[in-house]
Amino acid sequence: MPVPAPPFRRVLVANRGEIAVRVVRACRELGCEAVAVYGPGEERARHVRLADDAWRLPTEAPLPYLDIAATVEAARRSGAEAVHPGYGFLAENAEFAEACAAAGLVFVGPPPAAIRAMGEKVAARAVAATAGVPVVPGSAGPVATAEEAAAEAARIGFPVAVKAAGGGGGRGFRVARSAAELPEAFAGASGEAGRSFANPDVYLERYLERPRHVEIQLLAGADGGVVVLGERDCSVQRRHQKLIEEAPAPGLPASTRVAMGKAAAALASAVGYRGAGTVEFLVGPDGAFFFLEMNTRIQVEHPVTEEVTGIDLVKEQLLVAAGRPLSFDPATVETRGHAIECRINAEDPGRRFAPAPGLITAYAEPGGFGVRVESAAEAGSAILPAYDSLIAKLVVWGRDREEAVARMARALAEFDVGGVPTTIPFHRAVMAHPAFRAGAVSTSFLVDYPEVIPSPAAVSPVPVPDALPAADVVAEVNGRRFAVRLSGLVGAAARPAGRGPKSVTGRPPARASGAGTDGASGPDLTSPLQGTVVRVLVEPGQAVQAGEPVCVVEAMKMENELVSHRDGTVEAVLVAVGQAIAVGDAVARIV
Ligand code: MV4
Repeated sequence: MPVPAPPFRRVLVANRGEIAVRVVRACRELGCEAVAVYGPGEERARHVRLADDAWRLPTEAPLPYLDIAATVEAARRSGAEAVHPGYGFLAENAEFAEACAAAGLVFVGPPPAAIRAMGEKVAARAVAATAGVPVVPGSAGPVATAEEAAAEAARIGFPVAVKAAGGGGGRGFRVARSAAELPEAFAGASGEAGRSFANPDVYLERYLERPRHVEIQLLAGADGGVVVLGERDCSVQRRHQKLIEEAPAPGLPASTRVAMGKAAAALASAVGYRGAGTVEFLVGPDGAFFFLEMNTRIQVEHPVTEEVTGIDLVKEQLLVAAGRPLSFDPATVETRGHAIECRINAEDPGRRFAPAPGLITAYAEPGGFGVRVESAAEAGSAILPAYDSLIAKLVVWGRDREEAVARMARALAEFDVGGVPTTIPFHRAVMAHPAFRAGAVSTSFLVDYPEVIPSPAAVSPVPVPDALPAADVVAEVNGRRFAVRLSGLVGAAARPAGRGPKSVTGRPPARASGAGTDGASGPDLTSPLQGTVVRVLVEPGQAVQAGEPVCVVEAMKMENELVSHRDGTVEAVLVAVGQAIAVGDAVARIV
């Protein structure tokens, strides 16, 4: 094949973790330079090391990747021509797309109007209905009061779903099985919607029992022509978060697949869509399908479509954004074999999939024929509570579903992640389960087959050893201390939203260093890290409790709170603002 000219000279990747790595790789294959951005402490993260250039986001905002002005400024300074938002963060933010355009940058995504049209769920339903896409019978617009909801529900018929108009993802979603349940469902959905999306509006739909979640991947060319790249089944979810995705959807009748594809293309055309997008549907046991929502971004689960079509969706996004034609002839698209993705998260399936951030102490990926791992993790990197708990996406391809399931089971057996509980044991149980093997997936899978949920993990977070040969810093996560190497995923949560600097508990020095340093119960609070004192928060004579902030030390561009190791009274403050301190230096004496 002839090598075409790169679509852009430089592309800024406005994201982190595995998706930033994924986009950098696509840029590289197209001959574009990739520019990474990062927050405090992420200088050595994998996406930063892999990129051609990297810029620290010029912001003090607690979540730097959500700062529109800083991202645009980094793009401008770096000389990028285009910005790829990945997923999450600013990916479906129409104002960000507009800010890019205003700064002369190409936003790799659909036009802002398409993002807006699909972001508001009541409006999206109306656009879908107008485009001839089946929508679940429901209210034409928001319902303002519980009384109005009761009248609408009587018309629609129970059970009804009460849904937030402002956003999806399961927040502001309630089910009422009868008129008696409706007031509480209405109040619950509306309250949650108001808190989550700053918009308390809700609307009603007829509630479908045990539906499957099937979505259509599409690509709209620069000329507006829409190509459908098949479907994905994403039914196996917890807390409205996907766990397993596969393509094609097992057992989906060909006629349903074709009809869904046509509906998705009609909707994309109706909103003037460009680039990669996904139309989500609920599918009933009878094969009837209904529009759920449209995602105007590249999705987490896009690799399963790539595996069965052979098309690199991120490269196509970049080509379309540059006004180039798609790299393939739509008439030649066919899907081959079967692909499955398992999301490997740092969470404990046995504790209701509670996120379990912490230090990854061991990390060995599977490999071999038909196995693909999308990750930015490595041994020594940390999963931080401020961000998504995704460690890796394990994707396999097989000639048919049976081979793909066996290959996934084999790859999961090879995958070794130490230090944090993960979803790996859960996925192993699902791959072995007869119902999953038979393709009997639905959004009720975990309710129907709770035996796939393992008992709570025995693994406990790794405490900080006395000597820290491999650690750059000691971090406190959920009240426990960790030795952390500043690489991979570490550091971005140094200032969680609204919480100010992260707390680092003082510890006794690794070796005795004179009088008064007689271990954890001794009077001297010592620094676990090397850095500069930027604030002193106590004065002599002041009473302090264990855990109370004593001073703030800047290290590796992160602000770290040193907190008292005991209850007592400050006898002396041993450091001053601006002073450089080393690991083990006493900062205050608490008696
Ligand atoms: C539904 C539904 C049944 N009927 N709507 C959940 C979150 C939001 N994104 C849409 N959701 C649902 N909407 C009607 N009319 C069932 C769900 C649902 C669901 C949908 C997709 C994937 C997993 C789910 C788990 C529970 C409920």
